[in-house]
Amino acid sequence: MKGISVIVPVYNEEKILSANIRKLARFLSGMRVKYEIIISDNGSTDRTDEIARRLVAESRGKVRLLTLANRGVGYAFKAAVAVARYDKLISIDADLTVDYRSFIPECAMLLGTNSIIIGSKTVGSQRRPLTRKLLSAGFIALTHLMLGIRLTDHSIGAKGYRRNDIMPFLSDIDRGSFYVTMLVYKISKAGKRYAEIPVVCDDRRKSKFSISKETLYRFKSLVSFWLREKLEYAA
Ligand SMILES: Nc1nc2c(ncn2[C@@H]2O[C@H](COP(=O)(O)OP(=O)(O)OP(=O)(O)O)[C@@H](O)[C@H]2O)c(=O)[nH]1
Ligand SMILES: [Mg+2]
Repeated sequence: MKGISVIVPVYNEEKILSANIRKLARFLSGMRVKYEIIISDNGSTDRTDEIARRLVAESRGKVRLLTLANRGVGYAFKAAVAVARYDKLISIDADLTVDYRSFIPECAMLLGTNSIIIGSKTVGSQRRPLTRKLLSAGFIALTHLMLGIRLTDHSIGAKGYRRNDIMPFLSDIDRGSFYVTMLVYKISKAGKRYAEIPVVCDDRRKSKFSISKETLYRFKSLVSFWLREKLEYAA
């Protein structure tokens, strides 16, 4: 159906959830499109769920909540895609550290002709800690080398997907954030289009991810994905 499903993965976001979901809803209402906001929570141990339930109750069907048992942004995304009402999916981080006011309309427009839209901090601008920038740069270079895709931002936030085009790959999504890389690879292999647009990101708060665990997970995922693709190609 025509409209936008905005997916917001959340983990222990009691401090910012209410204000930021309200901001997002106000902005989307102003766009005069059909929309919904899907808050996808797994494993929060603070008041996130209680706050999200209140937002749902006040929203007249515009805000929905998914509560999953196991932690992981991949699971959160996968569950939200499965139940989304609209064909244009836009993933936004709860901290709203990306300029969503310009990203959402541009992304929605470009999803008319592309299967995936990547909001890229690397071609835009970013204020993030140096370690995170360096680790991202290493991953970007390695992905280009191993998978041949020129993708300059592999984070989960500020991305758009056409639901019908990514549905065939839903079962390939695992617990973590590697799905962004995997989906772009699969979509380009299927001969479909993706595009990158610059975003401005100002994110200086402490990450919800453990940097060491996330780094290890990303590199392990990349190597095993690359091996699987090689073996499939050789078979
Ligand atoms: N559902 C779910 N959401 C999570 C989980 N871990 C983090 N998030 C959410 O994912 C989004 C991104 O988390 P952040 O801590 O802002 O990530 P970041 O380090 O700024 O990410 P980068 O853009 O890669 O630098 C936020 O909305 C978090 O609440 C998780 O295990 N499950
Ligand atoms: Mg953040």
